[in-house]
Order: sequence, then structure tokens, then C-alpha cells
Amino acid sequence: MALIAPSRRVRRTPFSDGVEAAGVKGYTVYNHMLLPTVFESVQADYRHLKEHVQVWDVACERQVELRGPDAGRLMQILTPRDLRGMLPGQCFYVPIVDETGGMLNDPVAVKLSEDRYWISIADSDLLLWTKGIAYGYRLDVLVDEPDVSPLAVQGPKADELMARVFGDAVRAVKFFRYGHFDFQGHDLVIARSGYSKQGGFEIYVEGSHIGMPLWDALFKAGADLNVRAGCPNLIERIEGGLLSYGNDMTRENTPHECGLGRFCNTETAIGCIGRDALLRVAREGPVQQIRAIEIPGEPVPACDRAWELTAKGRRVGQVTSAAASPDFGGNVAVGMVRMTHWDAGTELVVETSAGSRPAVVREGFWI
Ligand code: THG
Repeated sequence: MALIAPSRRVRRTPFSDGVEAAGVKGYTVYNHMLLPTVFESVQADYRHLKEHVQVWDVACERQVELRGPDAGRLMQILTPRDLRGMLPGQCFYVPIVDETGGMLNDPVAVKLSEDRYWISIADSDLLLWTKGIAYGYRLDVLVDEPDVSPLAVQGPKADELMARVFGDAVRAVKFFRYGHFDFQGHDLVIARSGYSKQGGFEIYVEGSHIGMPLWDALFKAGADLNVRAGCPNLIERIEGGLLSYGNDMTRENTPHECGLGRFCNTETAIGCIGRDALLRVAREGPVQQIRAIEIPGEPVPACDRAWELTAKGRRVGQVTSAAASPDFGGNVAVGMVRMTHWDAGTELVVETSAGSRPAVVREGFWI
């Protein structure tokens, strides 16, 4: 593929110098910012992620900060997940939908205090929607994008590496909780979360100038742990069933279609946008839903467009992400499948960009 032309519109991150020194081979653009996609090869990066520890530049997971007396009210207007039980120190995976129940984003919400939240967004301009809602509802809240850049530490040796840099107390942070930790006199929010199923942390690096000192400290402390620069890995995230907004779901889909119904409490999330539409779909149930799909045999090409799923020549859905899996054999894939054909074991045909291939609906994801 041709290179991405560098320009100010395609934002660099506080870690880009480190990423380039580590030999990044591929980038995508996410929230108008560089996101590495490959260092050695997607397969070699995958093996290393599952055995060692990696440091990921996920600065593109930009924060939408809500600050002020109406921050909590705005947060609940934005999501059908009931936030009444959410305490400072917690992170919630929250679907965000429009008035029709269509997915706008699937971020992680971080509650910093009663009047301050970060919304750690997937790839859509949620800042604009949020500013519009705050203005339209005349809320007493500031909405902006702070200088906060997540740096993920992922893999089985993540606890050991993080303990060496931040102290043993970091080991006690529970899944989707965060604590405050010092780095060279700077107070940083560190959560046990991240876009892999291998375990690890996300450091919310506040202040771009801390980016490279922290990057260097992690690599220095982890030399004997075989720490490497890494990035969200296509194969591993499909195996783990982690969805990618813009790929596996769009504004065309409801959270229920995306299998995110368990993160909606539409009945009790009073005042949330899309409530009426979602109450309807929650009652009737979705007619199509995300499924794990197996495509046996040779590696498929990159899934850079939706691939039709058919049964007896009729369209019954689409595959939106796929990759050859070293650990499970064949190809692992994610697709949206119509109710008539979504049962485990259903045999389908997928029209890849390199021709038709047999495909099977699976009971669940691989990890
Ligand atoms: N971390 C942070 N911000 C993010 C992502 C992240 N922003 C962009 C993108 N990723 C948002 N999408 C997701 C998708 C899945 C998860 C988190 C963010 C995730 N899901 C877990 C799962 O499905 O197993 C756990 C969800 C739960 O049980 O609460 O982690 O990765 N900061």
C-alpha cells in the first residue's frame, strides 16, 4: 500500500519518536492521529504479545473530558448504561448511541470525581456530538480534549514491568479500576484495562512532555523481560472478540446487534439519548447480531471492505474483520449475521476479495 502522507491533520503522538525508533512498519489513522498497526509482522507481534510484554502507543484513544457540576448528568445523557452505581476509581465500557439507537462510539468512561470524567473514545468524532449535546441542553459543563495520551502495557509480563516502574502497589489495581501513581513527580492515572485479552494496564499520560521519558523508562526497566513496542493486534483482538468501531459496527447498528446489550440498562438509564429506540429493540430483540466466524483453510486477504455472507446464494450477513490465526488454525473473523443463520455450526459462504470461501458460525470467540 502507498504511504500515509505526513501532515498536521494526521496528528503525531507524544510517543511517535519512540515508535519510529522501534521500527514501526505500518500505521493507520484513528481519531485523526497515527496508530501503529505492525512492528515485526502481525504474526510475530501476536506471538510476542502472548508470551512477553509490549508497550503500545494508543494515544489515538483520545479523551473527551467533561468537567463541571453537570458532568455526571451529561455522561448519563450520552449512554444507555446505568451509571448511578459508578464511583471514582472505576472505568465503564459504555455504548454511545444517537436518537435512533445507532452506535456512535464504544468508549471506556473513566470517572475521576463527581464532577470530572474522561471518555476514552473509539474512532469517531465524539467530541463534536458531546459539545453539541452540552450546548443544546444548556449544561454547566466544560467539554474538551485534554493533553492526555494513553500508553498501554499489555501481555503476561505486564504486572512485572509495571511494578518495576510504579512500585508493587500497581499489582493490586483490579480490572477496569484505576489508581494514581507517581512518575518523576507527575501524578498519573493507571487502569487495569486495554485492547487485548492478554492482561495489562493503560497509563493515561497527562502532559505530552512526559511521553518519551515514560516510554524510555519502561524499555529500560523491561530489557530482561524482552519488552517490545507493540500495538493492538488484529489477530489477537478478533480471537478475543474485541470489536472495532467503524469496522465491525457503525451508526447502522444498535448495541444489541453488537452484542453490547449487556452494557445497556435502558429501562433505568433515565434521560439517555436513544432510550425510546433502544427500549423497542430490547423488547423485540435484534434481527441480526455479531458472531464469531471461522473461515477454514488458507489465509484470507486483508478485510478492507465488508464481505457478504451468503447461504444458498442469499445474503444473510457480512464479515467485517478477518485474519489467519497461528494458534487456532484457519482464519478467525467477526461478522454480523441474520437471525435465521446465526446459530453455532451454521455453514455459510463468505465472498472475500479473493473469492468465495466456506465459513462457519461459532458458539463464541476464541479467547
Ligand atoms: N482502552 C481505552 N480506550 C479505548 C479502548 C481501550 N478507546 C477505543 C477503544 N478501545 C474502545 N473500544 C473498546 C472495546 C473493548 C474494550 C474496551 C474498549 C474492552 N472490552 C472488554 C471485553 O469485551 O472483554 C471488557 C469490557 C467489560 O467487561 O467492561 O476492554 O481499549 N482506554
